[in-house]
Amino acid sequence: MHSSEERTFVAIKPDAVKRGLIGRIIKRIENKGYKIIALKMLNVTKELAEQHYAEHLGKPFYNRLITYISSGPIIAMVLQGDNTVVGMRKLMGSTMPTDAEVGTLRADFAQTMEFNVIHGSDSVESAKREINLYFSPEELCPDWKTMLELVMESEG
Ligand code: D4T
Repeated sequence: MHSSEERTFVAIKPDAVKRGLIGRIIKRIENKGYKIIALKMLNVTKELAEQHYAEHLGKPFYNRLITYISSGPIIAMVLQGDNTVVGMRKLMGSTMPTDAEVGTLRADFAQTMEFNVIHGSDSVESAKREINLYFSPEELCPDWKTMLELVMESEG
């Protein structure tokens, strides 16, 4: 797949939903020009949380992480665009909000690592795994064009 069609999985975490940040976070994603090809609100069950964060099993923060991610609905999304995995991580900023660059989502909207408002896949492989975990293939809608794609197409 061409890198302009790279996909990543993003989740607006329960704290951000409760704080009324859904619109502001999605606005930043749309500002960047990433194509949203799937989006839904769901409650993460304990089982799904354990699958998502399997790599952290046994770490000191694991139990709190599972409790937190299943503490209320999340907004799950699949984004498509040019190098979306790395680009989205940049837009999010460092895991620790105090290390995140000002202007990133975590620097601007979060104070602690535990409640850091957003998740984004850390590699193309993780993205594939996470997209499959949260979405069935028929829930993806990749067959539409952004304004940028339409303009580029018309200019040849
Ligand atoms: P996620 O996966 O939520 O996008 O976060 P990151 O990819 O940026 O960071 P991560 O996988 O290392 O951590 C997953 C999740 O656990 C929380 N966490 C992490 C925590 O509460 N304490 C810690 O010490 C660490 C390392 C924050 C994000």
